[in-house]
Amino acid sequence: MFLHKFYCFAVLASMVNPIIAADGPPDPFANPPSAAFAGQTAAPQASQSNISTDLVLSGLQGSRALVSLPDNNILVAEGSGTIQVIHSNGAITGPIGGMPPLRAGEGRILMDIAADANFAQTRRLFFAYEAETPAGVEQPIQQVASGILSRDMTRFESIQVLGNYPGRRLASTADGKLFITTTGYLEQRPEVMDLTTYTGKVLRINADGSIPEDNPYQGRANIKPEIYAIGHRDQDGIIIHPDTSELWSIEHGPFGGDELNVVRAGLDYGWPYITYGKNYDGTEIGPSQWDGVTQPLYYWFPSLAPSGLALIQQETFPDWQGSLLVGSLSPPQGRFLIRLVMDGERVVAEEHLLVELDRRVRDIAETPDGSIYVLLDSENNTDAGRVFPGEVLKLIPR
Ligand SMILES: [Ca+2]
Repeated sequence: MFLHKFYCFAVLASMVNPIIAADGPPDPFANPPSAAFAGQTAAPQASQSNISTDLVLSGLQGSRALVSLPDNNILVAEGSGTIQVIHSNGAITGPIGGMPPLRAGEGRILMDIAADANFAQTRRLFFAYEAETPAGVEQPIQQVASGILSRDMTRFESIQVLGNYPGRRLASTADGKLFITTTGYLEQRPEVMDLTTYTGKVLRINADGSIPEDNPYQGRANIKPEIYAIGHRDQDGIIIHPDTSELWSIEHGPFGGDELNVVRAGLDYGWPYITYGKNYDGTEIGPSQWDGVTQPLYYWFPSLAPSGLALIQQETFPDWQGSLLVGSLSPPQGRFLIRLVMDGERVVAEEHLLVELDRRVRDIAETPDGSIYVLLDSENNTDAGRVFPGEVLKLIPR
């Protein structure tokens, strides 16, 4: 019944869609959406922080993820599948051997890595990646696996494939669950609300690959039992909030409509019917609010392509404790580091940092002793004069 409402709406929307000016393409910045509540977008500017940076590691290609470990070491993952270690004393080692069965070749093969929330006891890491395929199979096989990092940090051991999941980002919880986000772009529209697909969802499994009995759709017919929440486009940064143990995420909108969400069991987050985003030509996709659809805590319009998410817990930088740090990848609206000043679930101020670097910020991590590392993406666009290696910077208070 509920889903029917959306399909009906989609048909309606496609009939009344969109008003295109006769004298040219529509202005994509015209008619920005109206927020559902005060403070849901365009928060006031925070007072400017004084920071500088140290270059810690360079020469990366296809930067993907930074992972903070309990001993203050940092893992750095590239899309090719290489994982290096930045030790707390500044030494760099790697790449770590014994990776899961990644496919050979070019492009983004390793999507994400995440440390077990109980890493100090388990030394377990989780991987989302494209696997090598049997001869004759052309479609990539996307998998999530776990492995145990050797004490000397040179090898992963006891690799266990947990399932064929199209994982984008991973997050582990102290009670032994693993969250997996998946993507669901506009051309996959019918699949995103379809509970028989993994498209555009948050999935939740146990660390051993079994399925939690308390997942919200368990027991219903014709569903994927791993599904935890629906209606997502592309959540490219997720964390477990240390105060609430809930899943927080940032999500790429299309043209506008990037979101910050708390993802709760069994809720619908709206995409691709309810969104603050528009099509890339500025035409409407759908309304931004609808009964029964969860509103984002915060959204950006136009898009700045948020990637990576970290909650700052230490006090290395004045007033940063409790802030969220988010990367941004998208010219012209953003190639910088975003700090969101939080009051509970409300964004009360926003600060843009490292703007002068003009680099794509892919991920962020804070160590338990309060060092903050930022992962910059590589770029290979010679036409635009933008050729950079991926790099890791350490933020320094100034
Ligand atoms: Ca949404």
